Amino acid sequence: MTYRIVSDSSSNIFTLNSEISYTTVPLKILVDGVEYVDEPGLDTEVLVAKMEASQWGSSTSCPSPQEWINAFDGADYIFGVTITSGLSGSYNSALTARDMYLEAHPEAKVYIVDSLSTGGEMEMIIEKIAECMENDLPFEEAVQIIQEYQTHSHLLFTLESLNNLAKNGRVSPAVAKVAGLLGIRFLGRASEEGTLQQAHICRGAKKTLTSTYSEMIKTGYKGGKVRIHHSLNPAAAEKLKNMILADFPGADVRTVPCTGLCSYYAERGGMIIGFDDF
Ligand code: X90
Repeated sequence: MTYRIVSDSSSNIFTLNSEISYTTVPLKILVDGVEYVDEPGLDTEVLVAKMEASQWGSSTSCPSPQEWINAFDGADYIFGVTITSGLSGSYNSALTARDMYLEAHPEAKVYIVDSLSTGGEMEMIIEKIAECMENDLPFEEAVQIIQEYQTHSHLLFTLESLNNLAKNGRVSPAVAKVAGLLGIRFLGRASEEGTLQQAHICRGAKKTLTSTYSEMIKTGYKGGKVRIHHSLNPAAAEKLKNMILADFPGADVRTVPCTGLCSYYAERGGMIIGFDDF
């Protein structure tokens, strides 16, 4: 069996700390007619600055089925992981790719995970898949473990602006407007359907961090794994990490910079936090 994990680039993870073969397929960001491909080497500071100064508008697009197929090539025990199907076509694209790949390689096994999420929670799902593969688990057992794991993984996010989400029709303009007021931050969660759900409106950076942490606890966090993905905001990510470690010194907490797609939508300062409830 040749194992492979393929994720779309909204996981913000280009390399995996594992022997398992891992690759990403890029989402793309179009700003003022220039395409930015979300792959290693993309400078997110430049991307975010271009987007903030944009005059003619911007948009994003998901990977094509062919890009997924190219990433599957050569493997026969494959897990694909996508950003939530509630906000992107990436999942459907990956399903089409799976069907085409299985037609050409009937002996292969391919499972596409709709993360119903993105960023930090996707990283956790990928890590769990790698664990299953490292332990040589039978394909069907691994599928079950991942489905079960998804009931214990969660996503919270804090945003200073929802402009790009609103402009691209991923959140209602009314919600974006409230969150856009000066000094107001939006604390949300991934809903069961994989869409944006408002948890709180917070005033100021400090309040946002304490509300995020108490929302994590309310959701069931007990000192397990946390993956804090941030958009050009290492300071806030580090503060949240230290708040968690103060209460749970043994917790597995890591901060990770967003790559292109998540930087574009989370905008400057945003955080996309995955955590479990074990
Ligand atoms: O297909 C495409 O063009 C990509 C569209 C992606 C749209 C939303 C990305 C959101 C990224 C913002 C906060 C996290 C929300 C997660 C809710 C499930 C980051």
